[in-house]
Amino acid sequence: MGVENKAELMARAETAPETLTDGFHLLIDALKLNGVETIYNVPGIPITDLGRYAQAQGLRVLSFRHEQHAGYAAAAAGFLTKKPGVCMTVSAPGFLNGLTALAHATTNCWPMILISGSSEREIVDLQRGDYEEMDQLAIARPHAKASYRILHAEDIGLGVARAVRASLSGRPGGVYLDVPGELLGQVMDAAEGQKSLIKVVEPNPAAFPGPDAVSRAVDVLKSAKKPLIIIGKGAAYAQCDDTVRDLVETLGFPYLPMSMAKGLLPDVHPLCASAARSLVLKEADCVFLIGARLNWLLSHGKGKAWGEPGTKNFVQIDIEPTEMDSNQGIAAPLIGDIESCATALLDAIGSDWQKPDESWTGAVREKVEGNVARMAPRLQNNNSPMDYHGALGVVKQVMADHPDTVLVNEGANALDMTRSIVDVHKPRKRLDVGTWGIMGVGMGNAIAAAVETGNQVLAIEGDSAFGFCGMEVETICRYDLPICIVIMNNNGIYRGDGENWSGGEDPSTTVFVKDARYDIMMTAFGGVGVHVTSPDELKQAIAEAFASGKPTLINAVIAEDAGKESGNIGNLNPSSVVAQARYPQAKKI
Ligand code: ADP
Ligand code: TZD
Ligand code: MG
Repeated sequence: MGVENKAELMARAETAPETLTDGFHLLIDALKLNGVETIYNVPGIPITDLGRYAQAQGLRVLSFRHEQHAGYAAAAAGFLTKKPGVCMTVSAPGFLNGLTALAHATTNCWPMILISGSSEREIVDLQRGDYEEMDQLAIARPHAKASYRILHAEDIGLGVARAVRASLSGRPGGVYLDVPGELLGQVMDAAEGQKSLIKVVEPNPAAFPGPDAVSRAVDVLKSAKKPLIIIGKGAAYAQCDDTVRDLVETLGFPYLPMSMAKGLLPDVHPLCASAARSLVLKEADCVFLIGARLNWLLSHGKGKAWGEPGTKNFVQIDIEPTEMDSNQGIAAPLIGDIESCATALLDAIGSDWQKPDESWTGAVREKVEGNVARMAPRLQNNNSPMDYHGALGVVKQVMADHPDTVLVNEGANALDMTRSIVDVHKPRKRLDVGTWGIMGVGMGNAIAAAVETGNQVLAIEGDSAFGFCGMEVETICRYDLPICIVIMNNNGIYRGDGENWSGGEDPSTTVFVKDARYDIMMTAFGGVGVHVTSPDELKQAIAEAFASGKPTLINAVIAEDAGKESGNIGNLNPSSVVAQARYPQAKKI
């Protein structure tokens, strides 16, 4: 911007300010133009006013107590809405707090934009020591799908368009947008500014698989005797629920939903093989992955759980070409978006499709029914203190009675037991720890779910998991959100009965204050706090929370010894024969 131009603009600011705009308003206008309605934020220099002005301009701006949780909420919003969730933070420490969430969004393939205020380039680049100085763009790059910095007000439209398209196109991910404080105060002609904005057209266009890829996939699927479908959260994200259901039912294959794909088809669907997971993984001769990666969550498609090596053909639908063959050779890759690929398959298989033989589907069904029946009585117990089964039997019934509830879930045992016991009946009604198995996403997930869907939220939290994000109960109370949090309180990480093996006075590394009253935290902010020790009391407390819609925290006392080390993934802990010999106390739990 030339000096003359600047002087002229300053003069106009005196006489006709309405003919001008600034960086603040261009950024807000650009976000609104691209459909952003909500910003998850923590205020401070240099973005305090940006949040205020955004609120004044009709955006919903929710302030959190810590950027990490604002970021997790934005990431979850991206998953739920198929639009980028936006998080806004201050520079350096605020940016770093938000960055974990941006990396989480990228890892989970969800669209998110982290907008962070930053210090001026002249100071940062010469390392002159500014207030909260940091080269944020460089630090964001490895954790984001794309990272951009905007230096001039006239480029704000471009920067936001780049961020929106990058977050949504192809495999979605997190985008970092660096906004130096000085940018926000830059002034330009309002009409020029308006012209500089870009509304992104079709950021995630349909991507069709080629006809050869489709017929190859049909051939592989047709030749299968014991086929299995694995549906991942990419399919839930894709929001083509009817097409996926149509494909599964037309093929007639048993299917396994990954954690956040639960409910895409109801977990009680006759083809759902969750309760026969070991059987189907081991026996299947063809595995058809729909929006699911063969990563650690599926033990990379190999090992004992997967039966004899080399006995399975893989078919995979994914938008990201490089996902193919990342762990196992994919016999029939279908590269494209799930809706287009599933539709192409349905067209190609036609109406004379032969469903798999009853000897396979019947055996799977029998196993499912046997396992469900065996589990049922354990879910009916009314023990006090509770075990996971008794408490989650109640939650299972609540989700059946209120299928629109969004179930948020984190912890170790609290996570694994809920995932396996509690059915989800509708798409995108389960938000959890995602690809990383990250603790602390619970309150961000819960807030995003309440804000983006307007539905009742039920958050089943391990006491440790909750501790990572517990202060956000104030945020929940402040916005009066219909969130019912149940703390599965077993006094610690995995279990509450750990001991200090030195015999010293410090508690074990995995235990917390005994009999902590998390419910009292909630009442401190005007929410409802309830302390329960039996499944009957838990049932009553959840019913009251749902009836009132009030922010509620239920401290559910779980027996200290009810859990297992690391829940279902204890096998991932490193071990050594030396350590086992040195610590005889390390009994297997
Ligand atoms: P899960 O953890 O449930 O197994 P992942 O996160 O590992 O699921 O896998 C999701 C996959 O879905 C990613 O590989 C991603 O590229 C893919 N994906 C996301 N959206 C789409 C879409 N619209 N069409 C096709 N694939 C998609
Ligand atoms: N830090 C982060 C960010 N993510 C993690 N996954 C962990 C630490 C390690 N971790 C787990 O993997 S589960 C867990 C931790 C600390 C807590 C388990 O205890 P809980 O659940 O109280 O939440 P249960 O029901 O007692 O098992
Ligand atoms: Mg615990």
